[in-house]
This record gives sequence, C-alpha cells and structure tokens, in this order.
Amino acid sequence: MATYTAKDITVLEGLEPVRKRPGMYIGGVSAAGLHHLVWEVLDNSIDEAMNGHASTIVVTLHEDGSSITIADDGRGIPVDKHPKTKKSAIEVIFTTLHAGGKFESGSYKTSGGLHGVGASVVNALSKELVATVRRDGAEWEMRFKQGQPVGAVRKVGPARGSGTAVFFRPDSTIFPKIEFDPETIRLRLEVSSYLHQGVRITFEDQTRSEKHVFQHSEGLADYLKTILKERTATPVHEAAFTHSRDGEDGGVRLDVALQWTQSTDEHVRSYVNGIPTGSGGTHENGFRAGLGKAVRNFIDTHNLSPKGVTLTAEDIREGLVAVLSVFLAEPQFQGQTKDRLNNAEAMALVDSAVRPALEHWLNTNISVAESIVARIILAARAREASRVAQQEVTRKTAMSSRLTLPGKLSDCSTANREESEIFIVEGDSAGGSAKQGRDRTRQAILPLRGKVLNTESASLAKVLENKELSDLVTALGCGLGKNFDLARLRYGKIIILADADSDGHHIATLLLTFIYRHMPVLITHGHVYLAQPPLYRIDIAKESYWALDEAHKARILRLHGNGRSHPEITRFKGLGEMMPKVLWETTMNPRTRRLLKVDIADQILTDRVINELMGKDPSARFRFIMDRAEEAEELDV
Ligand code: 0RA
Repeated sequence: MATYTAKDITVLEGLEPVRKRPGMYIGGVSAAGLHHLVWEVLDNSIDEAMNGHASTIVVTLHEDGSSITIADDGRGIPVDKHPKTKKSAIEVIFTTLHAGGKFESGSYKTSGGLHGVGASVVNALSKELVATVRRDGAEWEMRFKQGQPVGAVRKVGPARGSGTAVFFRPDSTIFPKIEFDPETIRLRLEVSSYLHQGVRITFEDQTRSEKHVFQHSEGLADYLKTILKERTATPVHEAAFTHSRDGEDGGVRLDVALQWTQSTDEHVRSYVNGIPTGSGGTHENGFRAGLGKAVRNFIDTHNLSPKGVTLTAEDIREGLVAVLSVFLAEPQFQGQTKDRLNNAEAMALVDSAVRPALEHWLNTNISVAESIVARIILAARAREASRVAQQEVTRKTAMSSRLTLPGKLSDCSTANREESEIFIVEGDSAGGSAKQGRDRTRQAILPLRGKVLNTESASLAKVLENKELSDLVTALGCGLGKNFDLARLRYGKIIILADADSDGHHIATLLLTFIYRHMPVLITHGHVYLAQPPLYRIDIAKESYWALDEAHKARILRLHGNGRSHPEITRFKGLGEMMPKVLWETTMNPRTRRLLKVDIADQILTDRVINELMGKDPSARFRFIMDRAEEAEELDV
C-alpha cells in the first residue's frame, strides 16, 4: 500500500447533522444505539488489524460503566497536517463526516465499520473524547467535546511503538440512559475474535473487575466448535468443512465453517462486516442455495439417491450447524431490527463461492460425505414417517377423547415408574409366554402383531395405519412429536423383545426408527433397550440349556457336556417355542438377563448406515443396530 498521509483524506461535511438526527447514524439513542458507538470505534481497530498492522486490541469499560477506551497497536492515526486544510489527519478523521482513508478507492479494504465514518459519529455524540496516538517516537493527544476540538494535537512526550487509543464518554444530552452492558460487550468482542482470526482482543471490565482475553487462531472453525458445545450437538463427521476467500479476486470476502450434527434442527449464524444478521438475508440464502446444490450434485454423481423418498432442501440441512461471515463494501440492512441483509448481489456471490468448494470437499472426503448423505436420507425418511404419524394421531384424537390403554396391554401393578418396564413383544404367542413368565408387579407386556408389521419394507405408513404403533404410544403415555412429555412416560425401561429372525429384525428396526423420530428423548435419556433372547438351545441328556452367544455356548458345553451324552445344539427358533419359565430365566429376569441399551449416536456415525437406511436388507439393518447398541447390563448369566 502507498504511504498514507493527510492529503488522502476526503473532506465531506461537519458533524451538526449527527447531533441533530443521531438515529440516522446509529439507529437510535436507546441501549442498542449506545453500544453502536463501541462497535464503530472497535471496527476501526479491527480494520487496522485485518490490514495486517495491528495484532492486539484492548477494550476497557471504565468503572463508571459510562465511558470506554479502545486501544490497538496499529500504525496510529496520522498526526501530520493536511497541506490544504492545514488540519491534522486525526482532527479530520474525528470531526468530518464520511472522512477516512478507507473510503478512498485504492486504499479501501472491505472490512468492518462504515468506511471509518464511525470515529466522527462517535465523537459527535460524545460529551468528551480523547484520541491518543503513538507514532514517530512520540505520544500525541487530541481532545474533543461534543465533537469540537479542545485545542490542537499536542505531543505528550516520547513513546515507543505505535498505536491508537480512543477514550469516549457518550453525551447525556443525546442518550437518555448511559450504562454500557458488560455482557453485551463481552459477547461482541468474543464473536469478533472468531470472525477475525488471530486478532487478540482483551476486555478489561472494570465494572466487574473482570478481564477476558479472546484469540482464535482457527477463526470460524473454533467458533463452530464452541457453538457445537453450547448446543450439545453431536457431529455426524469428525472435521468441519471450512472455506475462506479474501475477496481480492473480484469475489466476496467470505468465511464459512459448517458441520452436520445429529440434532434435528438447523442452526446457521451469519454476519455481514462483523455485524450479526439474525434475520438472515441474501447472503444466507446464497449459502443455503450453494450448499444444497453441492450436496445434490454429490448425491447424483455417486448415485446415492434413496428409493421411495425425495430429498427436500430441509432434509439436506437437518442437523446442520454453520457460521457464515461475509464482508461487503456497502451492506444494506432491512427489517424491524435491521438485521437482514438486502443486497441482491450477495446471493450469487455467496452461492458461487460455497458450492464448488463444498462439492470439492465432499468429493475428496468420500467416507465423511457418505455419513452426511446417510444423515440426510435419515432425515427424509423420518420426515415421511413423521407426516404419517401426525395424521394418525390427529385421527385418533378425533375418534376418541377418552384416553384408554390398549386392550392387549398387560400392565404391571407398580406405581413406581423407575422400577417398571414394558416389553414390546413380537407376536401373540411370544406375547403369551412373556405374559405368563413375567414379574407382573414390575413388567408390562404389549404384544404387537408381526403379520401386519412386516408386510412392506418402507412400511412405517402401513404400521401406523394398523394402529400397532399408536397402541404403543398410548401405552407409553408420553405422547409424541411436539406433544412429547417425558414426565408422562409410564415405564422406566422400554424393552423391545423380538425374534432374531428377519421378521423380528424388521420390526425392531421399524420400532427404533419410529421412536427415534417421534420420541428421540426416550433414546437420548437411555430408556430404550433391546432384549437378548438366547441364540442356541443345547440339549444334553434330558436337560435344556440356553446360550446367549458363542462364548456362553462354549461355557455350557464345558460345564455340562462332560461326555455323558452327545449334546444337541439347535439354533434358537423363536420366542414362541420357549416355555414361559425359560423366557423369564433367559431374557426377562433382571438378575439373569442381558439387555442392550439403544444408542442412536453410534448408528448414524458409521458408513454402513448408508446401506442400512436405503433399506436393501432388513436383517442386516437389525444386526447392525444390535452391533452398535451399547451393552447396558451384563449381569451374571
Ligand atoms: C488513517 C490512516 C492510517 C491509519 C489510520 C487512519 C488508523 C485509524 C485508526 C482508528 C483506530 N485505530 C486506527 N489505526 C489506524 C494509516 C497511517 C500510516 O500509513 O501510517
């Protein structure tokens, strides 16, 4: 950059208009307007840092809570005299509206702040302002009252280094209430430190005797991590996608970081020139468009489109957490709170920056991309299931206002939810065994008819039509979707008891998908379990033993085999063949059984979920869920 001297400052007009109509310049004179003064001064220091001249900014909220100093270690505002006006640059910057070197083409950099106009606006609205500059081996000072200089620039004394410090106290004849909110300032500084990677921003809060230092070498990637933590969202993939453009190539200066998570909502935080755009706008729309196209292109290129369901834009963004920061020369804001970007060109600029970068990233991180696509397909399938469930519930409510428990539920007698369990059992005959074998104080049995359940592969719709699942919802008592209320859950444990054959697998998958979509809290709070019926029956002489797995089988053979007679090993045929007593001993008795706690997090994280969700092989799906389920209880068997 060419050397900057006072002659580069463009002189436009005086400060009277600012004091007459402050709202025109800072939006108003309430708390938001008051804090706007801080952001204006801060932006000038951030500009200096973003242009590579400053690395540290210190914001001090003084003890009185009504005055602030913002200091940086940049070049320092020039103090030499303008040849024509005979005024120092510092005076021009603070007393002239729309004056500022950054306004000039050539030296202008799109960054925060309104082209350096902020300094004079803040000065105009301040009872007192002191600008202190260190440069050329000396410290200089210039003082103002209500925007007017109080004397000329004066040399305070020798000094090392360079930098600018601006102290100001807002004018009480302009602002009805002057009380800076330290939390508002702290938050803004923290966000700025993420948006402006590497800059060290210190907040000295003398009102609360607190000091905060914000510095983030990874910028938005660090911000994204913080947001994920705040929202306790579990990512679907390890590393975030990040992309930055400096805007030198005619495009827009832009930074973006994003990651898909398991949460069912979408969270996009956007900024324009460091200003939060809570109501979105054209830049966010461009971002969403680019993201959608990138993902769709990837899905099409790799032939990953799911069967039987169409992906919507919302499916693609379900669970997405993103931060978008763009820098524009002349941002136009609209809306009640002026927090929506209105510049039409921003849409295409952001779209065309995000799409190719994201598409390239997806194509170079295939297994990550596949997990994301799996997440998206899950969203689409869940949405479809949700729609059907909603219809079902509406219909049910219309039909009967009286809430009765399903007739085929054999309820338990305890009133203590924590100790109660409901077994959802596939088929009437297994249901009968379970009913006889159970501990009726604590264990309820709800048989579901397999015949109806396993007619179709993508059959949640069918299932709901046949009321099997709405019976389940009624039995659980906690409602679903928006009406879900964990407090109304009637059982501590919900245990799915299904055969280890493909029908059983299929039903368990449907049940789990249903619960995951409509009552995910049941899973996240650890209420959902899979029972583990034995895999083998071992007949030795006249005795029958049941083995849960290979290791257990080997143990039984060792203990009871003994060469007395040839053991006969048969694979488990189905719950129906078990005597109630055996079912109790092997599968239901809390002292001897094994349960698997269902953990959906694991399910989504793996690549295999792709096949699983595309519904090619229902038995593989169930095995998969079993594989990934977490061992909850492993008591002596
Ligand atoms: C005009 C010209 C130069 C720097 C600045 C303004 C400047 C303004 C602020 C406001 C807060 N901190 C600041 N730091 C610098 C360039 C001076 C040069 O070329 O040396």
